[in-house]
Amino acid sequence: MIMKIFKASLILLIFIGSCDKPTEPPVDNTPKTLKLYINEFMASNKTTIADEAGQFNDWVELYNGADTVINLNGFSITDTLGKSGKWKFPGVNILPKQWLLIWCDEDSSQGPLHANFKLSASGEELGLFTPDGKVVDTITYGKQFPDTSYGRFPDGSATWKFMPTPTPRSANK
Ligand SMILES: [Ca+2]
Ligand SMILES: [Ca+2]
Repeated sequence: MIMKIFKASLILLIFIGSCDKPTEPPVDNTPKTLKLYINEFMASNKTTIADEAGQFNDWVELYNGADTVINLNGFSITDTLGKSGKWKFPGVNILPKQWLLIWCDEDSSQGPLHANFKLSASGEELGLFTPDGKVVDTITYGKQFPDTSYGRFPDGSATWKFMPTPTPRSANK
């Protein structure tokens, strides 16, 4: 009897599993086909958006411009281009044409997406790397202004501009 129930649940699990899979977009972490960007950031957040702890900290938005899911496990982001592995991402996914926000507040106790550096409002650099240290995207920026973000427009393009209407986790405008 127990074996029968076990077998039945196993079949059910396999069935559920096989139903789930086709609806998920494929994962593609190949560096040369990655369309993953440092898409927008804010180095002087006074009132724009608060983190889980209610703090208005610096943030960086990533954008996945591909039609495939990117799993960021082992990818890293840094404020010093010479130190590629400075902060490593957990195994979080970015869905196709979606955004992911990282807090730059040196406070990992507040959640999984809190990097171990802050952004300098007087100018700095940002770099995104694959798990084996290949460059995904970099930006070197100048002076930043309160509650104004700096980002690519449109999302993922080569053109950067100041954004008086910041759009954390949504399309740049
Ligand atoms: Ca914080
Ligand atoms: Ca945005």
